[in-house]
Amino acid sequence: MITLHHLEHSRSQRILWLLEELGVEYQINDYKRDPKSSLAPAELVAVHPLGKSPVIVDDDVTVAESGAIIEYLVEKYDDGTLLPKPGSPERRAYTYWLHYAEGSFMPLMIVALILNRIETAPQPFFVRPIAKRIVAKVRESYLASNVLRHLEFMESSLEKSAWFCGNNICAADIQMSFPLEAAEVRTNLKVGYPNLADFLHRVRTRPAYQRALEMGGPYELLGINKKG
Ligand SMILES: N[C@@H](CCC(=O)N[C@@H](CS)C(=O)NCC(=O)O)C(=O)O
Repeated sequence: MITLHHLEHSRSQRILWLLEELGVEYQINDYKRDPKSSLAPAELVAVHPLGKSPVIVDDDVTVAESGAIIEYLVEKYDDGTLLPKPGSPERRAYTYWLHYAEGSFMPLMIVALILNRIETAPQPFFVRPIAKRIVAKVRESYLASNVLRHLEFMESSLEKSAWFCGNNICAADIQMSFPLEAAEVRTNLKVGYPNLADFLHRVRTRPAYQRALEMGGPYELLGINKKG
């Protein structure tokens, strides 16, 4: 039996979605974020030394890191629907997007989140203008242009096909859903990035995605309620 160590409002939601797509039996161990810091509770360190979610335990095997979990689950449980054939262009695309999501795009979303936290944190009045200038400088000189380039790249990658691996959904699309949901919090995708907005619409209308929302409890990314 697979156990998913699931932190509310987190990347772990996409592993739940994958488990629902695969139709395997699993159980959930739920964890709540600290209301002030948003950090995971200390119990997660007992599951994996980094104390992050998602982590799965499948009998005597423990796997952390979303991309590694997805690879493990599809290699063991997929019937050929979500893992493209070895050597195919779809399989190369699968590998690329599986890594790109956490390796290239998510770091930009984390920088955006940290800058936002700095901006809104309580600060002595004399520190506030300095903090604001530093935040504005990082946004202007690094973040904005990089996010724009990545969004344009992802948008053009969906020009010819509905999914990142081709005409059929693959497991890397599941991995890509979270960074795009994070991007959607800051950017109105419908305006500049219709392919990305359509992708998220396709994701959210999948019955397995909706079942995963029911299973996982509240899922809000920075104020946007995905159930609402
Ligand atoms: N690259 C890792 C990131 C894991 C991660 O940072 N998870 C976040 C949830 S979205 C977490 O556990 N945050 C709580 C904390 O840092 O205490 C993955 O994709 O699994």
